[in-house]
Amino acid sequence: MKTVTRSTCCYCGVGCGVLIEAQNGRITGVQGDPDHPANFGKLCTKGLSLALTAHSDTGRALAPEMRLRRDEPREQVSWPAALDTVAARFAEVVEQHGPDAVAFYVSGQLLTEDYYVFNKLAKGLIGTNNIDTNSRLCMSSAVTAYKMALGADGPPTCYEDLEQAKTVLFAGSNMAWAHPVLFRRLEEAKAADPSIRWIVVDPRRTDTAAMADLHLPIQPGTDVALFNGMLHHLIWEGLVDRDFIGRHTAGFDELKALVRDFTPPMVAGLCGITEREVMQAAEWFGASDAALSLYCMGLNQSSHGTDKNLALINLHLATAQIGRPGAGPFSLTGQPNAMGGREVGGMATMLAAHRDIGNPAHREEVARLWGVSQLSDRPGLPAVDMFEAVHSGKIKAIWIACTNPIHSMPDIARVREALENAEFVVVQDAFMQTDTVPFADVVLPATTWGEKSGTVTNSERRISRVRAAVAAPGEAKPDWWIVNEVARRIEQRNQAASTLFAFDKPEDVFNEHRKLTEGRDLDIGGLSYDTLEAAGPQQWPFPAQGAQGQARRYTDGVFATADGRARFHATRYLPVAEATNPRYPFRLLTGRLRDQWHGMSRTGRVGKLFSHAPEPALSMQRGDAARRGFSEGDLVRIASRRGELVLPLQLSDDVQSGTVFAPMHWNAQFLASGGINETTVAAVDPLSSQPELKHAAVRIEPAELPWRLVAARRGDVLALHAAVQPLLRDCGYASLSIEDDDLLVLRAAHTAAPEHWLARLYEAMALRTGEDTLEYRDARRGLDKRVVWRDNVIDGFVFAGDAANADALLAKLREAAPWQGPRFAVFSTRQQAGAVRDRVVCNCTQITESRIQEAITHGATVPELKAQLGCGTVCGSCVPELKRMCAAPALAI
Ligand SMILES: Nc1nc2c(c(=O)[nH]1)N[C@H]1C(S)=C(S)[C@@H](COP(=O)(O)OP(=O)(O)OC[C@H]3O[C@@H](n4cnc5c(=O)[nH]c(N)nc54)[C@H](O)[C@@H]3O)O[C@H]1N2
Ligand SMILES: Nc1nc2c(c(=O)[nH]1)N[C@H]1C(S)=C(S)[C@@H](COP(=O)(O)OP(=O)(O)OC[C@H]3O[C@@H](n4cnc5c(=O)[nH]c(N)nc54)[C@H](O)[C@@H]3O)O[C@H]1N2
Ligand code: SF4
Ligand SMILES: [Mo]
Repeated sequence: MKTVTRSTCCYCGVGCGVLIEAQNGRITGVQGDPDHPANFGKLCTKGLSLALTAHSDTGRALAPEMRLRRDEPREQVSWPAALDTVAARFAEVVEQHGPDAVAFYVSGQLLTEDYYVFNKLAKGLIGTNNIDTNSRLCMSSAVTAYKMALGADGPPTCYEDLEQAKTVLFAGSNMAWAHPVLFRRLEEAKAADPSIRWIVVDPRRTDTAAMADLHLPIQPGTDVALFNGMLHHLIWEGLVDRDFIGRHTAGFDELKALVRDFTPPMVAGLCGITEREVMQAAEWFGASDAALSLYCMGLNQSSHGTDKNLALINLHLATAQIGRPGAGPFSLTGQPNAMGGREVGGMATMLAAHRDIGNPAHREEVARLWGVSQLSDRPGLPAVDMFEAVHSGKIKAIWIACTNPIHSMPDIARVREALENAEFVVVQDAFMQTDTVPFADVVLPATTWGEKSGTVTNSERRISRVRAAVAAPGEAKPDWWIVNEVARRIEQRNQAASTLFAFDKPEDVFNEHRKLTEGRDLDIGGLSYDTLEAAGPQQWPFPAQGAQGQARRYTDGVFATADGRARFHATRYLPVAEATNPRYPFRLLTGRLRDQWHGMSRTGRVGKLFSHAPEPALSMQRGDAARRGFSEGDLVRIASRRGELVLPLQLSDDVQSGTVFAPMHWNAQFLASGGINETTVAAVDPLSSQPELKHAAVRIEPAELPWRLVAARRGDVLALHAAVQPLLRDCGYASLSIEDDDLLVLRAAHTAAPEHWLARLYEAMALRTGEDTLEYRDARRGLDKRVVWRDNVIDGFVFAGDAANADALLAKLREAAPWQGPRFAVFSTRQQAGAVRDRVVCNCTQITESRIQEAITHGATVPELKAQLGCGTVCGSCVPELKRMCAAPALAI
């Protein structure tokens, strides 16, 4: 039977509505929901490929697993055994060492209901505030700044402002890749009204920046200087709104005194741009009928991320660019439910419904609503401090859910040590192939997108339903249920009647959460599952007496502070935490790629999503590379004071001299190392505790790894991946990628052949000697090659020692044509023009870079490319790149 279920995409904070098609218990397709107000039917490459991520249970966490001793492997256990153990171990630690000896590290990808139950378990039952989330790495600077400046968390803006803005300032946001469907809305608005101006502040020329009217490629970390300089110019030019400042704000004079020094020449010098650019940006912003700023990790992930946010909000307040259609500071949420997590107060510094731990009245209110005697007033530990406390032994037991800290935290060597030191580690994940799972004493298998139900809140404060389209695979259970069961067991141990966790379904949790919001700024007293069912997704606030949610906040100029006035903050400019020096001369930027999601536990299952970027790479400016004698594709070692890794080099015109960029996605599941966070720095913002994931100081040197290997195998790629992955770490460099959903490709390099390694690789790749296998060995030259056929078609190979002809053979393998002539000729397959795989630019139509380039040399424009090749006509995620390719000077051929 075929079913269609309305739900929400599980990736970014745009929160697109999806229609999930399922047949016989399997998800078979995903389409954009035409009725959802976030996307009106559109999806990006990631959303469109969601069904492909759900086609197999291989690699899923399907049953609880447990080990009694660290040196033993985990074994499958029953749910009651796993739940009893987790409850008992947590309760024992609390009994022996107090409630702050346990911690919860959860995620902005949990549903609001999941989050709520976790928060209640930690703060309501156990009595610790040690619950923090990956949102600390993501949104905490934005939250802190909103509260300091406007009095409450959450953006004042809504998606319709994207269409109404006349000046759009993108700051530290690569929206073309990270929030693609909203970017489509901006593109359309600009196409309809070319007078709309785009300013992009980003040290790199991203696809977003390439489309800007003004790109300010500032020196990393200098945003505060830029925004202060823009304000200086606005004051000088009389473009500030004195009336608004006088009536609705406080603190302007101190700020004005501070920015007096931030003259355009001074700012231009600090930021590495021209005076004219500073002034132009200020004028476009200040004189605009409606200026909207869209900002993300380039501001937040900084040791002064709160100041970066505040300095930008200062600009909005000074020019009254807030509380009107098309105007306002719009922080783009990263994860699908970072907002929901904030609403339920699921962080170390917050309480439910935007209340504060530090506020005794707030603690008392929540305690009363929950029916507990009191809440802890001891502040909980934010992410970086939490893992430090695990490292030092202060925290003995930690429960990690829906996040992969061994990949995503800064300085991961330290986090690995911390989890090794912990007495008890619980990992609750939907997938087994993550870098954190090996540290688990107990693995709790969770259901995930398509299988679970609840609600999420997107970037514009809009609450959408998430619905299950298929049954849970194996024994996986919904996150809220798992936590609820453990909580009930702890209550029983305490011989309390189970009153706190009487939830039977997600709706029960939602209803309790709603009660806690009543009378607060995010009041959803008027919202229920029934309303969401009948009227679709809704924005908060949505109080009981309101017929609908509120699109824009502060339209009356009354802010959420005690006196109703917004606050200016005198934001001093401070440099990044880790200075470059002759030993570590490069500034390392990190961020996202278009088609991958974080640690790739989901996107890394789909061949199509590797075709835009098959391998990770370090981007370096061409001149910097030439001075060091580096060429495209060279393997380089990136080292910081904390750790190192090897990546192939990519020459680029998009990064500036002295900076390099690496994607955050690859980790030990796909790489010989744990990924770029081997090198990043755990310095945090003093106000938000958000770490500076974007700005480590690094050294780049050649990686001397002469022994090379290329291997490829057709088959069940998820099973092959699981078999080959444990071998990666033995190499200086290794990377795995998937093509066409049935081909696994391994590239590796080392100083010399790792001992006994090839035998293990042959085994893992099922390249055993036999009839249909051909071998070639030359011990003197260190060559070892093996090719396997199926029905006279190459089905896999390993070329070790020198991988010179491997790409040619890989091309043959991709062709999948019957082998002509003598088989031993495979070992000397010649490299032919076009044998190296062409990058796929358009994911939907699989149109490659070379075909697009060829059409462009014949004069094709973007509309002609669309008409002739079809690229860019489905989801549109590649359109920024197509525009850019057309605008680039013709390549000399
Ligand atoms: N494809 C894809 N989309 C995603 C995600 C994903 O994994 N993949 N993740 C989601 C999540 S959780 C998040 S948080 C968002 C992140 O979305 P974004 O923040 O837009 O993405 P990033 O690439 O992390 O960083 C944005 C830009 O910040 C720039 N930057 C670095 N340093 C500075 C600086 O000092 N100042 C300024 N102004 N800019 C700087 C980088 O060059 C980069 O281009 O994306 C969401 N969407
Ligand atoms: N260097 C660098 N590091 C960064 C960043 C950066 O820009 N640069 N960005 C930071 C930011 S903004 C973020 S948000 C973090 C993201 O970092 P993480 O939170 O570590 O990212 P994910 O890989 O999305 O982790 C989600 C985990 O949840 C699992 N999962 C999926 N669905 C479910 C479910 O329904 N239930 C459960 N229990 N598990 C599920 C997935 O398999 C995966 O293991 O990374 C941060 N780290
Ligand atoms: S923009 Fe793409 S990743 Fe983000 S919610 Fe929409 S479909 Fe999902
Ligand atoms: Mo994020």
